[in-house]
Amino acid sequence: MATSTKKPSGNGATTAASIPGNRIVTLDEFIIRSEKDFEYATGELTGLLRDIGVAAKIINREVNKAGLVNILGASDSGENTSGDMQQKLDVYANEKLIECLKNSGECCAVASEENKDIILVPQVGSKKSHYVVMFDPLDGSSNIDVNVSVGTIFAIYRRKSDPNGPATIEDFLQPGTRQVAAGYVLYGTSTILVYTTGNGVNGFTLDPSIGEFCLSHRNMRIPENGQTYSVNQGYYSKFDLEMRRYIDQCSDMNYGLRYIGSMVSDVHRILIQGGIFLYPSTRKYPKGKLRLLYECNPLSMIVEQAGGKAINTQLKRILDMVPSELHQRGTIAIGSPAMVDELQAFIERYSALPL
Ligand code: P6P
Repeated sequence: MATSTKKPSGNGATTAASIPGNRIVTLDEFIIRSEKDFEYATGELTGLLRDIGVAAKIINREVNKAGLVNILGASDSGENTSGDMQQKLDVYANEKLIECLKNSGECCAVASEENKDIILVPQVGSKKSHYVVMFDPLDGSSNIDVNVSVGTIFAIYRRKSDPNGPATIEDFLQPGTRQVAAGYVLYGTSTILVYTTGNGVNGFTLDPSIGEFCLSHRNMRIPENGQTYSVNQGYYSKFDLEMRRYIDQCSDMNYGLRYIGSMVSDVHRILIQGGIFLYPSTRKYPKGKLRLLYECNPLSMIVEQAGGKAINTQLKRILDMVPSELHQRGTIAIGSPAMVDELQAFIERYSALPL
């Protein structure tokens, strides 16, 4: 795992390709094998990825039986930092992620959509940790009560602050290009964990019979083009002209409209089948709705690593954005490179605003 800024000797594809295709490869085995791709690997990042895998299994257990226990519906704590109605499973998922990440002491702080400020992680023993983790514990949670897929999204950075002192907000306000790992867990018809450490993208499907995430999608590559666009068409009349023109073109080309309302689900479909996901500015969210640090950045790293593109509607590469606040929102267009390029051409041609 990338525990140094030194470029890896191999690549994620190398790791995946070097594993025989005729046997079960667990997430743990893959993570440990990949660690050998990097010199000076200390195992910290390996430990973090394994902690997230454990948290995902715990969250999956509750998501899968949410209809059976009193964990549906809005939590008593009301709204979260971003003003979204907090669902009980949001709170549960958030608590489990924080707990798992605290136990191992592999990170010095975490930040979550559900918490206003960063959460310092007490040092475990004499080990000084070099990483911070950001996450959206349960993205799309408004879909929980109607049994629609939801997901966990995470991003891991090396801390910038003095390792002898506490983590600071500057450890989190880094551009997406500084992510050392990013991933998501999709709790859908099956539960899949997809992640990258900057050397290709691999997916692991949870086998409930053995309680392990098993390698199922080796070295994932997004199709160059697609015939599906994913946007909340309900906001069409409120979109800027260039977005409406692009959406009209998608319709004229008979592209399929697929929109689940859960970004992880929509982006995962696009990663597999090709397509483009759009969340432009709307009247309610003039700067865009989705959070840069723990939604757009990690998903953009994954999609870029799989050969795709991710920009905002001012045509800036998402991963180059320098954040100014923890819960900052932004616009996004992410997916097959040919489709993102086509949208870019529309924006350049029709945008009334200086880009
Ligand atoms: P809208 C879920 O609340 C979320 O953050 C993303 O997962 C999803 O893509 C988006 O918001 C849906 O927003 O405005 O279309 O309901």
